[in-house]
Amino acid sequence: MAQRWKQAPPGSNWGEFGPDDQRGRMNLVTPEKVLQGIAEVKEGRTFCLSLPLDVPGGRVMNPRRMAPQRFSVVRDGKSQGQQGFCWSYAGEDPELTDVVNDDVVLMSLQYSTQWDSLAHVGSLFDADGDGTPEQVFYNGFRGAEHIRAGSEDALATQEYARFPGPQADALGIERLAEHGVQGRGVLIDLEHHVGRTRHAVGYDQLMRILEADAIEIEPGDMVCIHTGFGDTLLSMNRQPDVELLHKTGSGLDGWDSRLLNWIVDSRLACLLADNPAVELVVPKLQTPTPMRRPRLPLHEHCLFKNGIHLGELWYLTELATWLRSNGRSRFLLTAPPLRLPGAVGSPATPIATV
Ligand code: UVW
Repeated sequence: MAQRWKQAPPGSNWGEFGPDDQRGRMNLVTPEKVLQGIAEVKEGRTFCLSLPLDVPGGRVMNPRRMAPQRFSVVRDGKSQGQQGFCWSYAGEDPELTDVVNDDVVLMSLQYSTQWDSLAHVGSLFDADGDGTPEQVFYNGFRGAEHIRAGSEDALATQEYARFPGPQADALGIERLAEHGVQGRGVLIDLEHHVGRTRHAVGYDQLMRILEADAIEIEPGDMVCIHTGFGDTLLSMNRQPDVELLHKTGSGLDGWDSRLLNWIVDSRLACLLADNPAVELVVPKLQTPTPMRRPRLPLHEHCLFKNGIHLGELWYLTELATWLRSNGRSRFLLTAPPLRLPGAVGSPATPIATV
């Protein structure tokens, strides 16, 4: 198919993997990268890199996002209990002995440990070059045509179950799931170097940390950023202290252009972190004259411009501690999202094997 844009955003890689590509930099996770990941398995020990999916708890950390609620199942027009249901076929056939549980869940797919698909964040951009910006996503896929917005009524009324959500006919999270998502993970332990207080890490500091820990990022590596935020959140036991969380955890400095260039030049495959946004979300910059810009510059750079998937609110502290005490930073990472067609994000239960 012909490319969907007359002009690509500056600093983007649109077209690098073909005009129809929907996987972005995950294309760099090749069979060789899987073998490199497997070569890092020396002990057979595994680490779960997910928070329990009902953490943070409540809606205070992100009012748009709803914790998992499990519902009863209706069968033959009757509710089958409060939390899922348990029934026995014996009611239907006295010769049968099976006792069966099912359940139903309603949750924001990006409530807890999650993947962002390339349909999660786009930009108002004039891809046609006709002077009119429109909603555009990675590789020129259009909001109007390919990634339809969900109903705003759901947000306004907070009755998510009654209204349709967004529908990504392109760039949905299933594209990532279909890739498998297994390869070599590399952990960068920011907390060890800058502590657990809120702090924007830019290019210079990141390079010093990589050098101090003798870490080399190679093309196709899946890079995990440990800040300690996920561990603090977990310790709050579903009662998040938002004031304390606002002072907790470092993040990448999305306004540092050298850092953004490094992300591209390193050819890393994806960026994952135990904080809420990988980048440190800062208040809107004040400029003398009004200027259009993203609120989340690293999201724009990665998801929209360069097809780099992001993972957030992972749980990395136990893995970071073990890797440091064993003088290592690499491991086999297995982290598929749900193969849920059309979704813009997904919960994840990533596993590191060392
Ligand atoms: C937004 O909240 C926009 O995104 P994320 O969860 O990816 O930080």
